[in-house]
Amino acid sequence: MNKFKINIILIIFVLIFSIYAAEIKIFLKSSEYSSDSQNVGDKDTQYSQDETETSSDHLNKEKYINMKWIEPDCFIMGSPEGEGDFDEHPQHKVCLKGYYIDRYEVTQKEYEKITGKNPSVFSNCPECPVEYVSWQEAKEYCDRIGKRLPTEAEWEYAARAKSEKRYYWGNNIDTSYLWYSANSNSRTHPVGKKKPNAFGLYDMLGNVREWCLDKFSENTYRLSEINNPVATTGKYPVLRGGSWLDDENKVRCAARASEKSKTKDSNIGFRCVADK
Ligand SMILES: [Ca+2]
Repeated sequence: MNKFKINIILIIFVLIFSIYAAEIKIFLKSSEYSSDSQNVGDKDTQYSQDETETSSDHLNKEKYINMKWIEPDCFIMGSPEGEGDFDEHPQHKVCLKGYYIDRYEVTQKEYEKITGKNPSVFSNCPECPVEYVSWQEAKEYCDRIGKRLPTEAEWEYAARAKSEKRYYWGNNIDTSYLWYSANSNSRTHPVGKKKPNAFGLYDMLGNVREWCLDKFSENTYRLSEINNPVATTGKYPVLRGGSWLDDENKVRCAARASEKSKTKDSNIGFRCVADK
């Protein structure tokens, strides 16, 4: 074979190889494109699914922001013999259906958004708990956003977060968990700055006392139902958790208090619960 023939064969071989390589490149590009198209399609699907979400679904999602779902359970409510005040006895079994509860006390910002008012004494602190609200006003706020005040049993179960100790962290005061008389500098503080309990709830003890749905009686626990109790026969509504103003005895999980339903004070606020 002469040199000329060899060159012709080489050129033909290179040409065939080039055409083949170009075809592979086109094929790979088109695969890439179709895979991109698939991604776009997925996004579109996701978007159209979002589009089908109704406005009430959206409102429901917003409703449960910053709320914690509490599973149905039973617990021992009140204080053991030899501990706490008369009204915390007898210790008794209570069983609760599940409910959502606010992780934080209702803030001034949240209250003002719904009611257009900020009645707080320690105002100009949007993230501080709203205070100086009567029981009726607290109840109305929760009602307006499709929620309600917690029953006293729901409040204590949520505060304890399965602890049977005086406080949800143990039997001795620990200032990393709460604002009370010894560390509050005589005022409220922005919610959620201290450690939460085991359910992820903040300021259940201290900062502001929290209105509950029940009416207070010293004998409530002697007459209590086991399932989802709510006392309606007492005179004044219950307050729980103690506040920036209270000493270590009043910020215990089992400590109970009450005020006239019209009472407003700079250490009284609330949080809401919601049913599923
Ligand atoms: Ca509190």
